[in-house]
Amino acid sequence: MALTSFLRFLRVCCLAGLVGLALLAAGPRPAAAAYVLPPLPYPVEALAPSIDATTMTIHHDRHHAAYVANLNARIADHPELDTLPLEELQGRISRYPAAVRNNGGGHYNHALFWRVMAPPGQGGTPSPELEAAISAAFGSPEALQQRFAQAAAERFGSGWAWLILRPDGGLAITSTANQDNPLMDLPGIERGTPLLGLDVWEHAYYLNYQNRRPDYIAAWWSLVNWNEVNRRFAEGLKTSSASES
Ligand code: MN3
Repeated sequence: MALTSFLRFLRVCCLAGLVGLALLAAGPRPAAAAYVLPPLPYPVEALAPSIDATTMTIHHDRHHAAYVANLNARIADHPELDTLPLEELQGRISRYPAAVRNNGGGHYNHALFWRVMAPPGQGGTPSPELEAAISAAFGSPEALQQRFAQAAAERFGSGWAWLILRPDGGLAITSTANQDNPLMDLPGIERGTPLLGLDVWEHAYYLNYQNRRPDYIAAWWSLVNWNEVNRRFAEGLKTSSASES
């Protein structure tokens, strides 16, 4: 009895395997979407009142989603993008046309942006190591905030403000135009590991702040997810000391 049911079990397994093989052989699998829109790590209303739920919804579900879809649409012309990690793409972006630069940058920047924000009161504080680096580079946390806000306010048109870990291990504040970022191998970009990035495109704040970009920048500072910035800083130091040795 046990043997017959075992044999029946085996037969079912074989059939299932054959069906699976037949399905695999039926044709090429549909083009996979290599790049994927990450979900927001918190509810859309979690960053209010600094950033309202409608802005978050449109920004993530339409703007970021469009960068991902437009980047995936370029895979037909650049098949290697199918398996190229998003971060590695940034470092070789000079080899690609503007559509890959804009949408690849847009995808990377926004994926980072959602992570370096946290609901009010949940972002933690700079680690002792990061605090020491901030003091060395800017004098004080207040000076960092002031310099960062200035870079964000002075970026003409659309772009981003950044706190980066430079290749020499120090910190710097930079800004980039459009969807460029500090990882890109492009002339005119001060390169480093992005620790913190602020989107100053109008789509990031216009519903709530209209033309008052400085008010958005000031309110945004209370959303900084220092836990994530600390993690990126520690990770970046590890990577840069690994490449030195
Ligand atoms: Mn944006």
